[in-house]
Amino acid sequence: MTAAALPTTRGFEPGAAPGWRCGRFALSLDIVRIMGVLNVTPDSFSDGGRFAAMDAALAHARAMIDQGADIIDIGGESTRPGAVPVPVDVESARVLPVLRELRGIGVPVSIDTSQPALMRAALELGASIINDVRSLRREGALEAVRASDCGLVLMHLQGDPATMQLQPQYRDVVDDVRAWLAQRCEQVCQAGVAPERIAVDPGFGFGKTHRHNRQLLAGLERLHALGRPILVGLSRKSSLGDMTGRPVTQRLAASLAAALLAVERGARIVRVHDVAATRDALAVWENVRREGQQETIDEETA
Ligand code: HH2
Repeated sequence: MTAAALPTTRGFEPGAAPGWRCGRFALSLDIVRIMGVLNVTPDSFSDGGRFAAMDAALAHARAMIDQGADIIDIGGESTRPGAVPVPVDVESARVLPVLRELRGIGVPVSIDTSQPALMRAALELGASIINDVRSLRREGALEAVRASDCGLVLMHLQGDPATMQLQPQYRDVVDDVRAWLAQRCEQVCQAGVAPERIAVDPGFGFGKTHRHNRQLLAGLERLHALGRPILVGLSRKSSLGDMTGRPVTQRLAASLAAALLAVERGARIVRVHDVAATRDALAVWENVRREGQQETIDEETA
């Protein structure tokens, strides 16, 4: 499955959106899915420390589900530019107790990690998705997930979180990201992972300048050639601050605009901090889109 050999699609075809196998959940993607972010880290860029205590984390997860989250994504290590890596036992001690409480909550629980040992422990506890910003490239990561049927997020990242913003370079950022993801999907599938378990993510803010992020969002439709659901994480990111002049605490409007731009270009899963507002924005988008489709059907049958 090289980039050149991939089937091409003509724009966004919601009816053709594939589903996403996530362990015991089969997520249909005929509606856009919201992945609510639950950062249990003391140093996350957007909500650092707020949900590190167990009670606060559980309450926030339940609130996000009430507000319409389809997935809860638990992260125990900040991946913001320049973040200091944490040892796996520290990351596990943050994530696993929360997962233990949330595993029966009725929606898939995703674990945002690159650590194979944590992947294994989380899958044993009932996690349904492994969201790895390093695309299972750490030694042992592929083996940790291969035998399960959990969902997988493969994300593009140039470099490593510690250094990724120093000098990101691309020939054409959309083409380069697409080719990289195509190759990674192929490698992961060749290792024995079923394609229907994979969602792809262009990795906004991960080894990209603000301009690269804008170009990537503008050209997101071109990632449809990968043939896998597209997940995006744009919520509160610094490129939105660059465009609006707003600090991280005041990027809700920008995050909603960015989510809709991504969805308009075919993203089917949005990773967000502000679930209720995103659900409302998507409801407007979805209702208007359906009305547009109905008009086309009415015209064709008239
Ligand atoms: N972004 C962040 C973390 N995990 N996973 C995916 N698949 N896509 C993303 O864009 C993505 C991600 C960074 O955002 P956040 O979790 O809010 O911050 P931090 O890493 O500082 O906790």
